[in-house]
Amino acid sequence: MIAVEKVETIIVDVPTIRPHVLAMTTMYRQTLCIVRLHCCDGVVGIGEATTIGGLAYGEESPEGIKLAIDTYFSPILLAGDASRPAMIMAALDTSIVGNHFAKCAIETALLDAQGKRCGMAVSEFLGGRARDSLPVLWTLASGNTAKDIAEAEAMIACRRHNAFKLKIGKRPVADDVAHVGAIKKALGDKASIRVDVNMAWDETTALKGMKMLADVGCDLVEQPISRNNRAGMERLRAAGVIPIMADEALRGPVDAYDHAVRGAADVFAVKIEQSGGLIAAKAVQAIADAAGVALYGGTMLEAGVGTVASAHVFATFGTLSFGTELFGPLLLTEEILETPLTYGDFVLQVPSGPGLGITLDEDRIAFLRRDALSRPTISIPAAQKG
Ligand code: MUC
Ligand code: MG
Repeated sequence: MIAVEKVETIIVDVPTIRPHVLAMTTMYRQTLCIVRLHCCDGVVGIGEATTIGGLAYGEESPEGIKLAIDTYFSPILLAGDASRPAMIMAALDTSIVGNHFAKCAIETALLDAQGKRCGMAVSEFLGGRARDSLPVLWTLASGNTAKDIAEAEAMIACRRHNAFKLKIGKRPVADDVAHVGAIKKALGDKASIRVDVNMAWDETTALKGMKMLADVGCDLVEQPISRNNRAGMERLRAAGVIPIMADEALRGPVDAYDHAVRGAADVFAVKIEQSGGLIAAKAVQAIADAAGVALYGGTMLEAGVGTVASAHVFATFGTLSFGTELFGPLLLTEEILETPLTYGDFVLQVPSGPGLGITLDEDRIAFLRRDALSRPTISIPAAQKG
């Protein structure tokens, strides 16, 4: 029996390198909830729960996640055996409904600790790796076509990314498609261009928009309509205009199963937090594989800890036809890991040390944590607003 002696949750605010414009919010900073599980054998497991735009994207906010873990998860964790992660997760599932992001952070920390204890990488616990590096795209979301083209050209030139996701859905369809078309025209065959509508369209708009996007050379459309309109996703897929990917609608294996049965998506964006943890994300993968649905490794724009946890999961996928979007740390002005993740030649290298294979930069965390006395106020320059 290895007891968890202390459960630590830390809110950390990190500015983004530029405003990140999505249909439902514009991000000027990212807020992380970092979790540390201190175990009685001296091992400390780390995890991260991060979401986009407070409560704009998901049903859990960083502050709510901290409150849930401190108040409701902690007593269960403190009574559990850290060397039995699955037992602790089952106990949490018995007493706590939902709270997928918080559960993912805890499972990450438990697996990190177990990996450190056994001298084994988290990906090995998950079945072993099919790859050591992951293709990684970049999201162009400055809100300005010329800026996006310049950003993409720079990424291609330094061989960091050659696939790009464009955030659309805020403007009229014709304007969005003109934006996508201009970027595709500028980049040509050097890049794959995909779009994420983040549920902003109704079904009629989506059908029209998808036809227009196909005409300008877009390769994939992500969650064009509400997560609740599964029959609509089914009809849009059946129209066969352009491959369609489910994201917000996939909140774990049950949703994945329903989408697979309905034939409601060509591709699943697998996200460890939305799925409810690393093991649940593996179940989503298994359902996709069984149903012949293609896979893509998604992100909630986590910093280093959540990004690496996702990377360990995606590294175990036998097929990963659409690559990943594990670029979260690159969108932030501050690095929270002692050794930054390695990006280059269009891929992210998956760390191979025990557990997650990463170490937090304690000085940066101490400086950036919201409750630090010396914490600088992160103000949004007026010029960046709106
Ligand atoms: C989303 O909806 O996929 C992922 C990349 C990005 O820029 O935003 C996220 C969220
Ligand atoms: Mg998405």
